[in-house]
Amino acid sequence: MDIQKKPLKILHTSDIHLGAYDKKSGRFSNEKKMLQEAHFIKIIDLGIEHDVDAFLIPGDLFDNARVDNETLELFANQIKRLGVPTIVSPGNHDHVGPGSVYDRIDLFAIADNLFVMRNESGEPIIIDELSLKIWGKAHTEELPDFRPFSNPPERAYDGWYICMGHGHYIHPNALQRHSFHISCKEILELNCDYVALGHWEQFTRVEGGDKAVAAYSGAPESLAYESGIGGRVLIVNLHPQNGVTLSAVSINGEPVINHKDIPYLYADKEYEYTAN
Ligand SMILES: [Mn+2]
Repeated sequence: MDIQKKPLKILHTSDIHLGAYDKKSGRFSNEKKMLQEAHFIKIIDLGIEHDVDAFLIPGDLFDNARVDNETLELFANQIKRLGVPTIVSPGNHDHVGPGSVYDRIDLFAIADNLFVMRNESGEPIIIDELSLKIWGKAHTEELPDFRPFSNPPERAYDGWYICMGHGHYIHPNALQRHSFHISCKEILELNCDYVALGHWEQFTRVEGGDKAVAAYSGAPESLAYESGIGGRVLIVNLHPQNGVTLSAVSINGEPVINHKDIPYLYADKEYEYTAN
């Protein structure tokens, strides 16, 4: 089948930690809760304003499995309002194991454009009308050895191919005791066009070989927002001729940071040969 790539715009954010200040969190703060929800609504506003074709959330969308039902409903209603395919690859805070936050209420009855990955070995999603295939794994519990991009499938798709993962990219100064390792070699082996990363609060591009652009969106909010290293989402532009370019868009009206000005991390080359 002949699949034509067309220009797409994708909204990428992660580590939102919705519900972090809900009643059962132990950090209850009505003021912070209201601010966090306002920021999430702002993200959806940005998605609508930029007329995005899809929304990707690679993990830690929710802070924990005890968030208020109202928080879950707010999320689903905002996804419905955005109205484009929205894909979540759950992280360590919002994994899909027993008692998962995603099983609390029927989010999908509210937002039928929402898809949550469930498979720890990975699963593909194909959105025919966008000529877009997305692949990623779900965290199913807090397993330090979990590797978001180990044993990837063949690309086997002529349209756009995006991979999603929630983990820790290994750069020269990385602490390797951290969990959920992601290496440059693994990104290269995905053979995809864009790698949407989550787990870090700092937005940054990372080295992934010459095939793919790979980036953490950083956290749009919360502690990252307060410390000044977050507060942005990524708009990913996929263009058949021009390739993949990013814009880091502020949720607070600060100037857009263009692709070349987004921080870039090189890989730890040694790691490729010493770790399994
Ligand atoms: Mn995380």
